[in-house]
Amino acid sequence: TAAIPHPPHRLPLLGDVVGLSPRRPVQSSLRLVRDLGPISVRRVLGTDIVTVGGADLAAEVDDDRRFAKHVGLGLRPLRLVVGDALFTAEDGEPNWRLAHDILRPAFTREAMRGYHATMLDVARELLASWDAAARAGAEVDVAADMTRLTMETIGRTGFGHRFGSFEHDRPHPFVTAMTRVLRFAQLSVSPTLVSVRRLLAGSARRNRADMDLMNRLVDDVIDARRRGETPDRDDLLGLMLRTAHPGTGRTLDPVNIRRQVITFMVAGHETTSGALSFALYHLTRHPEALARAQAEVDALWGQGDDPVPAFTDIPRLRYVRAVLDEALRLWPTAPGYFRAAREDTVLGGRYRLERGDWVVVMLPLLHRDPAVWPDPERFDPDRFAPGAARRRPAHAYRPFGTGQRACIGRQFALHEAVMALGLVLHRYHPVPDPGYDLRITETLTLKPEGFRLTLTRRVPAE
Ligand code: MNH
Repeated sequence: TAAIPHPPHRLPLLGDVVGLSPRRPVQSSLRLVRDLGPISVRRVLGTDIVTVGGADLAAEVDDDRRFAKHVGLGLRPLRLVVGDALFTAEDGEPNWRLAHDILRPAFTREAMRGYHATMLDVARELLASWDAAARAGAEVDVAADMTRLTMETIGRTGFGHRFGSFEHDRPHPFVTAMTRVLRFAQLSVSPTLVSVRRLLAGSARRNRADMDLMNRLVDDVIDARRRGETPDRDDLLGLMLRTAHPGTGRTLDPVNIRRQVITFMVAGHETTSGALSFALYHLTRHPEALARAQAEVDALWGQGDDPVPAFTDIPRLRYVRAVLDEALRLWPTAPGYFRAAREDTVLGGRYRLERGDWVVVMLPLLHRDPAVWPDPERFDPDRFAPGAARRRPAHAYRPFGTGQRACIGRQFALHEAVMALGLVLHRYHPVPDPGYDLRITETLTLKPEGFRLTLTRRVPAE
């Protein structure tokens, strides 16, 4: 067996912290390990963090028989907030299976068909807001508006709740509170430098207040349904309130339901919003890809002004989908996942792991594995042309995680995102600020920071 490579400049006690940034843990870690090969280990204040970034090793780690999901590092503070709700449940916790089985019907293709009209309504609100900006010649803040879109979509489809995201200039208080809670969580697990500790002490009280706000809002949403003020439907909330497990007859308890609602509000929008924002960013840098995407939507929806996409139109937007796939390859908005060994094992035929040892699959690294991805830094949606995926190892691309703990909302996110991006490209020509250089913010998820667009209507209004 062999020792796992580590960064060259290891300090006594502190370990491999040179260059690590508590505000940008993913990007700074990436710089630290990217030249160390498909597996490496960092020691941060006594904790060894084994990072996997090669497709062959990922295939082993993704195997549910050998490894389980691990609620590690970045997920730990989230666990404090939402406990054993779907995303943060440890493998094998009873509420995971219970909630997973109860909620599964909300993510079938039929369920997507049911969400389509609502998703379209929300996309139209985005267009209305961008029309106003286009008329005024004003810039739009892409990530902020995509967050409005995805927040509104999960609120309405999942819980019958309207946040009114497009009716206000400022982000919804839930979004502000949630963003701060996530940032606080992220800092609290970062190397505990003195400056960070001081920062944390100052914001602990605000963190409580933020959590209270989120809980209150969620409780209001649940109460409104219980009192019959919002329509009783088989959406996420309806399923959780009314359904017993088909096998065991058990139901979710009220505390768990609250935690699931918060989980879905968070998991259901941050990542999709980032994916849409990165996709638009790349398109503004690649005019030929933009032109192809626009040709595709034009061919489907014509040159007319207000297309009404049918449910079955969305899977036909193959190139728009490939743009999103490629955006999620370069900057996977959920940048990694943790896996723990179920038993003592040997990885790659030579790296020994003991039962319970965990590794992190760092997706921006995996998605640039030079053995799989030629010219990995280049944005090229054709990597996702029909049939292309069959020519590379299945575990080389995992933006939605792996195995039984993979994203339950994948189809939801893709339907929503392809439709919204398609409609945006059909209607506008996006013009970036020529001075913009990509900067990425991290709040557990990744988003382009300060990315603004000026929009020109492609088809003038009558
Ligand atoms: Mn989502 C799990 C990425 C959209 C709800 N999601 C995961 C995981 C990844 C992920 C990666 C696995 C994490 C881990 O192993 O620790 N999710 C995404 C991305 C998008 C996304 C990149 C959009 C793009 N996710 C959504 C949407 C919803 C959602 C939309 C809900 C409507 N995701 C979840 C839930 C889980 C999850 C719930 C946890 C599933 C489980 O463990 O059973």
